[in-house]
This record gives sequence, C-alpha cells and structure tokens, in this order.
Amino acid sequence: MARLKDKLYDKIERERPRVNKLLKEYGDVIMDEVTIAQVLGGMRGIKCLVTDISYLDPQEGIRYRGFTLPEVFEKLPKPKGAEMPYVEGLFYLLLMGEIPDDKDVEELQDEFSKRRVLPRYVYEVIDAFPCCSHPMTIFSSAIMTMQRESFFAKKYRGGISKFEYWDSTYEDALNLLAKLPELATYIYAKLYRDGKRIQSNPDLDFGGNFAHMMGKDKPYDDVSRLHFIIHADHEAGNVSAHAGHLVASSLSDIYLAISAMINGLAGPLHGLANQEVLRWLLELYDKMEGKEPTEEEMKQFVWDTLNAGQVIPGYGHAVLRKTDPRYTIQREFALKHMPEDKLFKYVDMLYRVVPDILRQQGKAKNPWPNVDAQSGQIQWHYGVQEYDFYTVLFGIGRAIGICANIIWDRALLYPLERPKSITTEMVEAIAFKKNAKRSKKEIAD
Ligand code: HAX
Repeated sequence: MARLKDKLYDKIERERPRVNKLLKEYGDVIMDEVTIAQVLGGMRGIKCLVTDISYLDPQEGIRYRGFTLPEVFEKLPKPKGAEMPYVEGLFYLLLMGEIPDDKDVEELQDEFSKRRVLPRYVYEVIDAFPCCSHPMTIFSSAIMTMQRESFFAKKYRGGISKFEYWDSTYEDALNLLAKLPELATYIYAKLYRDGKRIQSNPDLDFGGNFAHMMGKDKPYDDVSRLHFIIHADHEAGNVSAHAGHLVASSLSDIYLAISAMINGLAGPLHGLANQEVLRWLLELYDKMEGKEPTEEEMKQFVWDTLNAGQVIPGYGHAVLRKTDPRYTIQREFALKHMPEDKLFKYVDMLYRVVPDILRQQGKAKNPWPNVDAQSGQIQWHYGVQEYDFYTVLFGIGRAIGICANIIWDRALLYPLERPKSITTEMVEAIAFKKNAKRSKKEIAD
C-alpha cells in the first residue's frame, strides 16, 4: 500500500508542526470554562478533545473532514451501478481529508482484499462461546483474540522511535478493518444460521462482500455501504470514539482499543439503541397483531413507555438539537425502497408523534430522532431480523472512523489521556466559596 502510506506520511509531516506550534507558542491560552453541572453531568460540552476526522454541529449534524453527509454521498466514488459509495473511499477520506479518485479506491479495495482472511483460531474462539452470548460480546472478544497479530505491539517490544508509531498502527488498522466483515458474518452464521458460513469473494468491495457473506441480494450491498458510512464517526466525545482513543492513548494497540470501543458501543444509551428500537417496536407490533396503530394508539404507547420510567429509544441526543441527518438519509432510502413496509409505517408515525410528546414531557433537550430510530427497520425489511446483531453492524462502521482517529493520534504524538478527578467534598468547597462570593455581591448590589 505504498501510495496511500506515502501520501499519509507527507500529510503527517505537514500536520505535526501545526500541533507543535500550538503547544509551544499558545499552550497557555484558555479554551473553555467548566461548570459544576458539566463536571457532574458527564462532561457535556467541555472542549477537551481534538480530532480532525469529523465535527458534530448541534444544528447541522456530522461533517466528515468538512463534508456534510449528503456531500459525502454525492462526492465519493461508487461501484458500477450502485446507489451508495465505496466504504473504502470513506476510509480514504477520513484518513487523508481528501476525496479519493477511482485508483485510490481500487488500491485500498485490493489492500483490504489481501488482508481479509481470518486466522483459524478466531473461528474456534467464536465456536467456543456459550449459548445466549450477546453478539457484541463475541465481536469484542474475537477482536481481542487477534491482539497477538499486532504489528505495533511487536515493533514496540523490539524498540522503535515514537515518530514511527503511526506506521505499524496503520498496518494493524488495515489488517483489522479488512477482517471485520468476515468476522461479523461468521458470528451471524454461527448464532443464527447453524454455522453455515458463506466464503468471502475477494473481487467484491467491502460493502458488497459483506452483503454476499450475509447471503443477501441487491440492494443489501447498498444498504451495507450506507450503514457503514453513516456510522463511521461522530467526533471524539461519544462513548465509543472516546473509549477507543482513551485506550489507545496508553499505547495499547488497535486490537485492544477497538475492542474497548465496541464495549462502549454495546450500551443501550449508545449503539445498542438500534437493537432497543426494534425490540420496542416489535412489542407494539405484536400488541397490534401487525395492524397499523392509529396516532392515538401510538401516542399512548409512547406515553406508557415514558410513564414506566423508560427512555424512548432512538430519540434524543447529547449534542444534536435537530433531526439527525443520519436518520434523514436512511428515511429517504426507506421512502424510496420500502414505503409500504409495515414496520416503516410505525417508524414514520413515531417521527410524527414522539417529538411533541417529549416536548410535553419537558425533560429531553433534543426531542428529535437519532440514527438508531431508523437503522434497524431497514435491516428488518431485508430479512436481518435478529435485532441483537444490529449493534455489530454499527460497530463495523464505527471501527472505520476510530481506526482513522487512532492512526492520527499516533501520528501527532498525542499523549496518554489523564484528566483530573476531585472528591465531592472538594466540589462542595468550590461551590460554596463561589456562592459566598455571589451572595456578597448580591448584598452589595
Ligand atoms: N426518552 C425519554 N427521556 C429522555 C430521552 C428519550 N429519548 N432523551 C433524553 N431524555 C431524558 C433523559 O433521560 C434525562 O432525564 P433525567 O433528567 O430524568 O435524567 C433528561 O431527558 C435530559 O437528558 P438530555 O440532556 O436531553 O440527554 P442526555 O445528553 O443526558 O442523553 C441520550 C442523551 C442519547 C442518552 C438520551 O437522549 C437517551 O437516553 N436517548 C434514548 C436512547 C438512545 O436513543 N440512544 C442513542 C443515542 C445516539 C447514539 O449514541 N447512538 O449510538
């Protein structure tokens, strides 16, 4: 992969002085103020992470390397006859910050193809899992099992300069990403298809090969490309991205970091929400015996969930304050390909009723749908109905973005992450001291 790696090296050489200058000449500049509510509230909104791979605007949604999602879908090269672009092209964009040409994508496709074969022991590890293990647990563990292949770990043990860390990290990232479709589809085959796996086809692209190994016809190849691309990154502070970055910052290799990233994604407030949406929708579907509910019935179902002290899965967001563009893109796909699908009609009706209800309830800062409100229904439509598997699909996409992030973390020599914690007593001391000042000022006023 000389061409991409050479280009990446040139870019790294150009980027390093920017970070050095900021550190050396502007290191004392204050960037943010932090309130007690932010510290006790999951660090919401504190500006303390840096990534150039993506940026999330609360109103507009995600941009990958400065491109909105509609721009990404319009500009990236597509396989012949396909509606959706190459996943390989997206990886190139995230890594390099430029739209690749056909040759760039072809080279990357070739590179993934050469690295795609899973070591034998990975199948054995998956086979050995006890029944009822969640697919995300198997996915994470299988990635961990391959840690012994880490090129970075071997190089580090042999002794290398920190300026070379990115190189073996890059090799690990490509080796791991290339294997994820085969790994995930084997987990699917093992759990839901009596272990009958379909051999990969080295001539197909990342998304096409995934669809092939899932045993799905067109347009599931486009569904896969769409799914992996929209899930790739959501700036640095979400749980999965942050977990990946945090673990990698101790110079743990890609296998350890991506496994940690997958573990963070497996929580119901994050990636597992796509599974929860389907589970919740099917509860109503069963109750209605497949009939379309009236808006009143749907509203009641939503209120019942809220009144039971549960969240509405697929709605709300820690940063976004508008409908997630990842939801909109999938909705447009569904409107084009499956407007009459019964479950799509449920999803569509939820879009009409949930935001008003959440506003009436008055708790959620963002009443609009996020990516997970729509993704599972599309999978369901194409026959992937084992909804416990949906977060694995999310994980494949997210690994693409996090690998690009970790390569750049190493390239720019970002250090071990180590924020400071204090005790509740110390927080109280800060709070009461500030309040004492405020009271004095209020009296003076
Ligand atoms: N349903 C019911 N209540 C909700 C809600 C929802 N969808 N979204 C937020 N709230 C509630 C919160 O639980 C919180 O209640 P308390 O004050 O009682 O604790 C209150 O509204 C304020 O929360 P917020 O500030 O608006 O939201 P947070 O930043 O704390 O949390 C979440 C963001 C995504 C976790 C939240 O909106 C949620 O739980 N949504 C449902 C689960 C979901 O869809 N998760 C996936 C999010 C996208 C993603 O990461 N995908 O991977």
